[in-house]
Amino acid sequence: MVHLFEWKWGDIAAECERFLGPRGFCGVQVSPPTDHIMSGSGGEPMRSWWERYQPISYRLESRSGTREEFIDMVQRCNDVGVRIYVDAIINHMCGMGRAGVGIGGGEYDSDEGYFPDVPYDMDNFNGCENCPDCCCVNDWTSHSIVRDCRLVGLIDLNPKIPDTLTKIVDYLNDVIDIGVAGFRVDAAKHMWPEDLESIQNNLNDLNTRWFPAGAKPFFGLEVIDYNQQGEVNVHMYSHLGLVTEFRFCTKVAEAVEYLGAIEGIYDPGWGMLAPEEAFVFVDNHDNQRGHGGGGETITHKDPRQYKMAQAIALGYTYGHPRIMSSYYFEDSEEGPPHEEDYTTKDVIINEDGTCGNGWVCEHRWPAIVGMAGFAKAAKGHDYINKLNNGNEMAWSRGDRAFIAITNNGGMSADINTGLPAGTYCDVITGCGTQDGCTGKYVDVDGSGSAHIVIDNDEEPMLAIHVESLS
Ligand code: ARE
Ligand code: CA
Repeated sequence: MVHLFEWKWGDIAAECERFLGPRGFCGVQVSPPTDHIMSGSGGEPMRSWWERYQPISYRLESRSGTREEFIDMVQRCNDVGVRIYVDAIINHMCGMGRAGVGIGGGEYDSDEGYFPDVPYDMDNFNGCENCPDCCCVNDWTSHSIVRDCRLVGLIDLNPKIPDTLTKIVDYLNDVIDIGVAGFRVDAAKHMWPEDLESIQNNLNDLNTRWFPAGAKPFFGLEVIDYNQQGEVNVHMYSHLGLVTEFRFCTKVAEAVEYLGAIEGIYDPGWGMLAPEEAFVFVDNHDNQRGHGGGGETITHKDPRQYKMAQAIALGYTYGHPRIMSSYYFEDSEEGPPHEEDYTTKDVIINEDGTCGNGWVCEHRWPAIVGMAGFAKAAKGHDYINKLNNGNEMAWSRGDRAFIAITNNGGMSADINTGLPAGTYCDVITGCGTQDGCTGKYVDVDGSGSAHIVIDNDEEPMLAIHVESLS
């Protein structure tokens, strides 16, 4: 899936039809769709991206568009086989000390617990009795403080209150009925696993217009875990869905520097999730801008490293990958590209397929789209090492796909690809266009061998798979 961070619903619908569906993308994670605060008071940044992580009701009116536009997007994307995943903010509402009217017109006053559009009142939230003086999360080894107090001052919902549970479930069922396929649960670490389970137990099946009868929503739970002794960890959530594995961001960054480390990406000794439990990404909307803690993260700002990292994320066998799609920013707080009145700018598609108006569109970078196709063709097929010289690696995925990658400035070698004989198109240089193979051809002989040449150090990979037979 691709995270179209801060995109408007109309742009996402168009992208599903003109690009994501035809190129075999399975899904889109969209920004939080509910009514939210507008940041900019008391010297804080004007209209930051993070305002959408402060919902004030479950009305589907947001910076990305209206309820009608949301419904239209879900329908159009589903119709071309691209599923929509909602970023669900159900741990909290907005920050304390905030009052006014949200972008969608809902009134709110957090100090009074006043959210009349839901409606919620103070009784729907956790109090401060069992919290530190700040009522905030300041002790990460206390699991009850982490779950029941206010993450960065955000008023904390208590789903153990039946009415709160009902309101959360009603919101999620509303978007399920519209046709979404599932959720990225924000701040899942700050919710008790049993509360998430109660929520899940009350959810509707997916809409049978697009999904088989009895299909259940997908869950990707956001839990940041760097194996700190005594803290909440990812394994506490793995029975509820996929769980984010932030250590993958570090591991993939290490592997870009020293390719031999690819085989050590899954590091159970570091407490990492088993491959099939992990929701992985090279970077996300937080760590690409220094939010959310953690170490070195590779982003679009380093294109060579980023393309290598995505090739590893999509080519290796650890976890279910999500691709980040960003907008350019200087300041880590700044919101999406906008007009003078702060409405979000349209995504423009240039002649050459790149994006304009301030959108990066990593998911359209030819090497990355090519690797998305690779991931799809290779899914479920085993990793088989074909070459490991530390700074040169090659592997196949069963007899479906083959990739070589080098940090030596280039490569020219005969390698057994493990693929059936044929002429393939290298998806790094070539298959990113609708005109077929515009890049390198690779001839695989009857024994599976091919002469592999990598001659562009900015994209030091070559990848072929059974669906890239030319
Ligand atoms: C904003 C302001 C704050 C203000 C607050 C309330 O920045 O100064 O107090 O509003 O008025 C995002 C931004 C926040 C923003 C918030 C609400 O990042 O800056 O606050 O939106 O607008 C922890 C959580 C993890 C969380 C990260 C950011 O465990 O769940 O912090 N990630 C998600 C989203 C964020 C979002 C939120 C949650 C809130 O992805 O985009 O915040 O909805 C260690 C720990 C981690 C911890 C990390 C950082 O690594 O192990 O658990 O992550 O440190 O503290
Ligand atoms: Ca909580």
